[in-house]
Amino acid sequence: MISAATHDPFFTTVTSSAFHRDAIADLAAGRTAAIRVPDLLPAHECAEIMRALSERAFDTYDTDRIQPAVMRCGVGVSDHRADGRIAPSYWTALLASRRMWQDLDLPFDPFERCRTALGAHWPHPVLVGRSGGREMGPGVAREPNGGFQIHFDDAIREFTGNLLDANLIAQFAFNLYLSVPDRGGETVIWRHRWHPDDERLRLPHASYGYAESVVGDAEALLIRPVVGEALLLDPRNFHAVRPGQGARRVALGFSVGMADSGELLVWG
Ligand SMILES: O=C(O)CCC(=O)C(=O)O
Ligand SMILES: [Fe+2]
Repeated sequence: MISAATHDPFFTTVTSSAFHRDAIADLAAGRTAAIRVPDLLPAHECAEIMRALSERAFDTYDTDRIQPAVMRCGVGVSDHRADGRIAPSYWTALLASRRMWQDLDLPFDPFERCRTALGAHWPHPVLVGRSGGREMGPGVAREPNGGFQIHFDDAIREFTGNLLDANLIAQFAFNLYLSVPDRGGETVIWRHRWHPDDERLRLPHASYGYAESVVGDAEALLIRPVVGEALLLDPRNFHAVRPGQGARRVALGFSVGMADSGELLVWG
């Protein structure tokens, strides 16, 4: 008998002081669902980034596709996809995005910090991915105060052919929480991966999200974000962000692909 009470010992969260090689390999292999690294960035640096960002107007993601609205600072390729490829508008938006991050005048590059931490114990380089020879964006700051609908992320299904100039054998989603709500705002991950029948439960208007019933009574992990903490998850498992109340919910986020060379290639 399968029921929600049945626990899969491979559906767990590992909390660690760093991104250890074994933990990254386990996540890629499907032996765990997520890695949490508390205090990846000290609280004062998170506050410094938040201060710099607070003077910027966040854009909203394409509101046809993303409801409730999610604010973001920087460019994400999900808003620049046309017929399974990167739309030319991505590259122009990326120029503006790079300029915006530079203009924040931070004494450190937050995305580079995240990549360095990700690669601290990994035996291969962690690099920003390339597509058609061009360097992709390093990530975005996202503000889903109203939450994210249940969805999955998988470049292999979202793009035709290879998104990056590499063969990816695994994909992760990286989040570093800069500000968290007083209540709510949890990340929920379900032990359910996309099945063709799930398309019947896709929300209308080409939304990225699915009805909650898509995950049935699958086992779930509930993760309360903490300022300074990094979360690396397997985004093929359906996941959502619950609406938050009180303070803003802002995270640095990017996708990470593991290439057949062993390199970890990121993109935003
Ligand atoms: O903000 C989060 O905790 C998760 C956001 C998300 O959907 C992702 O990283 O793929
Ligand atoms: Fe996601």
